[in-house]
Amino acid sequence: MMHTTVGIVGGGPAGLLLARLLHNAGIDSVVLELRDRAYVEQRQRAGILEQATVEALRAAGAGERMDAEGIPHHGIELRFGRRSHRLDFPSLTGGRSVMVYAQTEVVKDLIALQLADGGPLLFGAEVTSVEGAQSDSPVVEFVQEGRAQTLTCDYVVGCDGFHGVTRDAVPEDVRTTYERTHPYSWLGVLAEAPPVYDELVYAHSDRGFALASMRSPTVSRLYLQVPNGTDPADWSAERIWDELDTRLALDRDPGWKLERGPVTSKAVLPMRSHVTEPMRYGRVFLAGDAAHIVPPTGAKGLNLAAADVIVLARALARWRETGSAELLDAYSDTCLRRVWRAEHFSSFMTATLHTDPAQSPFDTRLQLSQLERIATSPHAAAELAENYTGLPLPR
Ligand code: RFL
Ligand code: PHB
Repeated sequence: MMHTTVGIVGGGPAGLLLARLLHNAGIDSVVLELRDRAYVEQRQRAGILEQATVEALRAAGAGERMDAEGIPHHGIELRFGRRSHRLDFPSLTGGRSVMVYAQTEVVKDLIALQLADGGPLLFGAEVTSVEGAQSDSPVVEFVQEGRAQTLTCDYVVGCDGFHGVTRDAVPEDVRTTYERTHPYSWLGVLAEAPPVYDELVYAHSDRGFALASMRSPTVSRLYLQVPNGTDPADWSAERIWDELDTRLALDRDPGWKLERGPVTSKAVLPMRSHVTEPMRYGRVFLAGDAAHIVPPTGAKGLNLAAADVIVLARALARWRETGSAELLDAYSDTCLRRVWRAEHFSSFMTATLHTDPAQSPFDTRLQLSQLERIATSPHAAAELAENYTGLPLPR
């Protein structure tokens, strides 16, 4: 039987960042992670960090490599109707930008920090239940190397993602789930090829959505809208490159083709919108994907996870310093305001840029009119840019 102040279920970006922010506030925690270190460090996911996420990583002591190797991006390109339009973030938002630095690298940096000062981080530790949310000392049961163990805590935070178990600590009659599935998926591709362009390209085309992102000056991260249930084996490298050439084509440069290179990984990613309310029940809190999922078109998932744990770390620090639970009591409402804004923005980006299989030519005209509006109105462009670069965190 072990005891800690804050038991953290899940060592993804939310759990790891929370552990570091608590460490800095002098609050001890234990992180329990189901998978092994190599798996967690290699899981391909997000690529875009908002300024608040960047600042939190610096505050957590995980800024050094990010500042050296991350690439600040001051805009994105929208392509539709075979034309391109750049959105300049600083001029539209009063100076804000984003940072391209892969989630894999964020996770590596946070794990290295956590292990360097002996912060408890257990890999291969499968949490099987969280009990006693309404008691003074909730209990986390987990199994590591076949051995059942118990961790008692002052507080438990479920950072165990969409498929985690902590959400079940909130009784069904207390929680409300809001959900939407989307009628398409993404084929996510990693390729040894230089980025298509020096900023991200979000493309609407009559064959569906495409996104050209990057991981480094020599590695591209590319996404294609595909039907739900697609088998990645049906997408040869040649088919992927041909389809990207078609969806990213521009009238002003008819001979343009992407520079091709070996495809090193490909996977089909379903899209989901999901919110669980409330994000707190007694002494159990939910953070990140454990409480909410957004479709990746707005690049919000990792940033929302970071925002939750920033708010929670402040609230726990206040409780530790003053004994006041006021900020802890406000946690769920504070986070959900940002969560719903991000749900709206992510749904908007998704619906505007993708082709729904059931979509009529009328719907397509509406999408193109909306995109035209963003390309020609600074007000419409600013609305997108403010959401994309991230709204300020609550004080
Ligand atoms: P994670 O990353 O899912 O981590 C949860 C961790 O909990 C562990 N776990 C358990 N541990 C112990 N016991 C159990 N019973 C457990 N069950 C689960 C898991 O092994 C895992 O390590 O959740 P977290 O920390 O909340 O972080 C959320 C982000 O990972 C996620 O929102 C983003 O990746 C979403 N996302 C993006 N977000 C952005 O901000 N910008 C982007 O550009 C972006 N692109 C993306 C994305 C997600 C994608 N996919 C794969 C859905 C692109 C893609 C393709
Ligand atoms: C990524 O680089 O993986 C990425 C970038 C932007 C998105 C989604 C994913 O909207």
